[in-house]
Amino acid sequence: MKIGPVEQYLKSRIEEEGAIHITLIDPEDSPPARASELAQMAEEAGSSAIMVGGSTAVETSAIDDVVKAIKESSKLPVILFPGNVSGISKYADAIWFMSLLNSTDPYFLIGAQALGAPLVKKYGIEPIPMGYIVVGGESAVGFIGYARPIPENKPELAAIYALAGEYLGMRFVYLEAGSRAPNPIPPTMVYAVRKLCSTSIIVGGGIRSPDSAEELVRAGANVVVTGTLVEESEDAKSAIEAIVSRISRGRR
Ligand code: 1GP
Repeated sequence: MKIGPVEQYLKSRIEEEGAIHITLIDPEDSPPARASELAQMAEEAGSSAIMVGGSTAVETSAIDDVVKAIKESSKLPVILFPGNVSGISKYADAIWFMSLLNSTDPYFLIGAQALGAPLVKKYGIEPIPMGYIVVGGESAVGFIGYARPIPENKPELAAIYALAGEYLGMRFVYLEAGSRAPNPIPPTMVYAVRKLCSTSIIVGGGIRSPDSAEELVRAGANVVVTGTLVEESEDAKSAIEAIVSRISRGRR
């Protein structure tokens, strides 16, 4: 499958900067006006893109409104991060076309994707193939997605799932600790994936401190995603700025 403009943009920013930051906005937590504010702040603070989605259901019209509001306040590409088929908005630029690689339910491996694919085509949204791997036992996404989560102390298991994703043609792998996870993905796990695979590595879930962002980038992460951090910070702009500047330190 051909690489589209949003993926090309992500790849070149990763190439130039070593690692980038993406802000995740969950329409369940942020109504359109707030989402628009957050996206503007994220852009000013140095985020490279905005992801929109979450693992619990929100009707598509609510996602449409959030995406439209973001597009009005920011020039950053909007990439959907769907928890289900209802997460597809025609107003977005791209979609993580993702499979939950360690799900035990074929629906989350290929069923939802088959239902969503014709809509992605009809709306002309750019699909970016991504393997999604849930780590650690207690996340909402792991529960909803019938995952058999990778134990945090088994980095080699994350690495072989990621390698399988790469061989299936996925150009990104996302190591997910779960939104509001008490601890981010262990850097040793990122390192194990980095050693075995050449895909771009996305990490997310529970990243609150600039220290953890830097550590994850040093271990080999190319994209650091934060959601809760901006939703809960009083000064979201400074919070992102701090993370972005430490990501650039980590890549040196
Ligand atoms: C969740 O990885 C994302 O899918 C972001 O998690 O909300 O903990 O930043 P946080």
